[in-house]
Amino acid sequence: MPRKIIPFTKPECQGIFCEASTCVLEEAAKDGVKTYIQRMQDRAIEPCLFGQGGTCCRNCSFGPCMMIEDVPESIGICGATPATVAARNFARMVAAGSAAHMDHGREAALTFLATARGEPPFEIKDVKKLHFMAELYKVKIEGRSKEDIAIELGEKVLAEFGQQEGALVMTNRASAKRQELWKKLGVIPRGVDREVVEIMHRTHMGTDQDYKNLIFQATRCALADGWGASMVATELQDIMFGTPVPLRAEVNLGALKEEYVNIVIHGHEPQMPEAMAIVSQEPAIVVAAQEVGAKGVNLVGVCCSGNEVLMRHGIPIAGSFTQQEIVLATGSVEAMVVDVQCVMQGLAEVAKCFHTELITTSPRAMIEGATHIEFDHHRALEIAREVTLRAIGKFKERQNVRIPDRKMDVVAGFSHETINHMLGGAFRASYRPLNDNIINGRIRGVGAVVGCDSCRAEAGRPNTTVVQELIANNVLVLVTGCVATSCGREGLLRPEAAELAGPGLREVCETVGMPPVLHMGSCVDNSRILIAATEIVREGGLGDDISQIPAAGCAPEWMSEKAIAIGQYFVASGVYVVFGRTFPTTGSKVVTDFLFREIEEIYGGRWALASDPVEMAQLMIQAIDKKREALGIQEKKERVLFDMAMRREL
Ligand code: NFS
Ligand code: SF4
Repeated sequence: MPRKIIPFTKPECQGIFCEASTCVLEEAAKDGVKTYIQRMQDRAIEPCLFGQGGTCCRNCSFGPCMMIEDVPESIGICGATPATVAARNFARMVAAGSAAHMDHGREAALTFLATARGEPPFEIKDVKKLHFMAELYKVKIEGRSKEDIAIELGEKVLAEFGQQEGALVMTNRASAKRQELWKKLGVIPRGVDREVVEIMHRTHMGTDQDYKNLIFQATRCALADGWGASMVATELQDIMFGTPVPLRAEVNLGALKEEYVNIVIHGHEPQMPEAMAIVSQEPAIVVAAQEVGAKGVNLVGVCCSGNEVLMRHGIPIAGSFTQQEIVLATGSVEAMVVDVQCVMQGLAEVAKCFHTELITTSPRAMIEGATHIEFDHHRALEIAREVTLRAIGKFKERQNVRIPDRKMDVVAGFSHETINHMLGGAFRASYRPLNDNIINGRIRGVGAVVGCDSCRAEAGRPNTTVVQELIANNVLVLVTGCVATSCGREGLLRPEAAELAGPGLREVCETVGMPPVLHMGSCVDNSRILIAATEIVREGGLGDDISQIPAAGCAPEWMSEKAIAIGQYFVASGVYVVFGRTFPTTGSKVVTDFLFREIEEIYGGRWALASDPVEMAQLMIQAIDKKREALGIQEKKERVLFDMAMRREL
């Protein structure tokens, strides 16, 4: 499968990697559609250097104070140094990013509790996981109904959001060595919300001035995200909506259907999308769609809402973050239903060019020009029906429709449980074969490539270039979020993509029948990667902590504050993390040195920055090789063809 380089025919389409997107934009420009491409051209300015490097402070009215490190008088009116300011700004990014995941986790817990109390429409689907979680939270299982167990579990999980002292239960899932280290450092999060509040307090004018102490609190907060709220969100959602198993689906704009009422779900929380998935199949809804001349309702996803229902139901993804406006520019969308996070305000303007209704559903995220129909998990189906019927009512107003004939098959649904079964077999679920293949060198290591796709890159290309470089070098890749969608578009989530892998990885993929790039879900599902890494440790033979296993992380096209929170919890979990293009502390060499070097002595993981995607992948590979060397497994064993005994073992 050769890599496609897409020629850009029109200047306004430069910056778009995806051919389908380019086609739509070229046409839509005639209708006066403006997307981020035009907005970037109109503004035609580079990001502010002080802001970009993290040395602009506007935490009080004496400022904004912009400063340059190494220039002696370049400090704030209050005396704040560039290092303090960069660390404060970094910590605030972690707080905002974590808060997004935490509020998501809180909603998951509230819905879970309502479900446990018997409120429709969701149910306790994964009882095995319910019991696993109950044990973690010390909820008695014997002789109790699943509802009873779920109520107590839900209450205990919710209480952790307001907890003041102690430790978040999920941190107990880390390896013993990691927990010990966190305890020694005092960095184990005490409560979910408390850690965010404390960052906002510490970064208030005249409070914490010590950059290392600020980064310490940012770390504690990030851990409350990754090993707290995000992990809770993933697990509770799995219990209610089902733990993903591998399934086939489609990705890209071609997932929109001309003869159907197209409804796009966009944002992050899976409750509304789940309800929409149920409703869109109801006979009465199908009849209503037929009455307006459509064949039915076609539900598609964008961003992580899309990833949630792709993972669990195989609902196709029409676009990643950078494609959200382009999805509307196809003119084929009756309604786009959004909740929270990564929703561009520009959508309202694009929707206006068409018959599309933009519908906001969360009281925490409203957009001028959109219709607000508030989601309430107590009336989930009722609201989903209302929204769906509104969309159906719009179908007849459609005019210019341009759905590109481009979509790609993907295999998604790789929860860490799936990886366990897939590699170990149905009867002997285990990470052993994965560990053995890492030890014998067929698989060089594991690379987690996660995060957004970027307006300031050829959206999607850096993501897929990093991934292709990794698999070509025998690194098994785990993806989530919009990176997963980028990879899906390029065909990298199909078993056939094994052709692009190095010989060792290819052999393993072909034996198991899996793609070399495993889609593990939405961005809160990065917690699945933490658990997968911990399972590799537990399986044995690759050290006794995440920091020892041959693994590395990367967010080539990161843009959101959530990405910074995720990066920091990976670093604090012992992972080497490469970010692309820019990093928010570069204005302070002191803070950047700390995060890029010194922090490794504390946590075993650290940050790195590169702008070239091949370099990003090479940095990850170097880090992986260093770990292999330390483990004494760097000698790549001679490649043997699989005999029957080995196939059976796999
Ligand atoms: Ni993650 Fe998902 Fe996409 Fe980035 Fe936004 S949708 S939570 S932040 S842009 S991956
Ligand atoms: Fe300037 Fe200090 Fe106020 Fe920040 S807190 S704006 S550095 S005076």
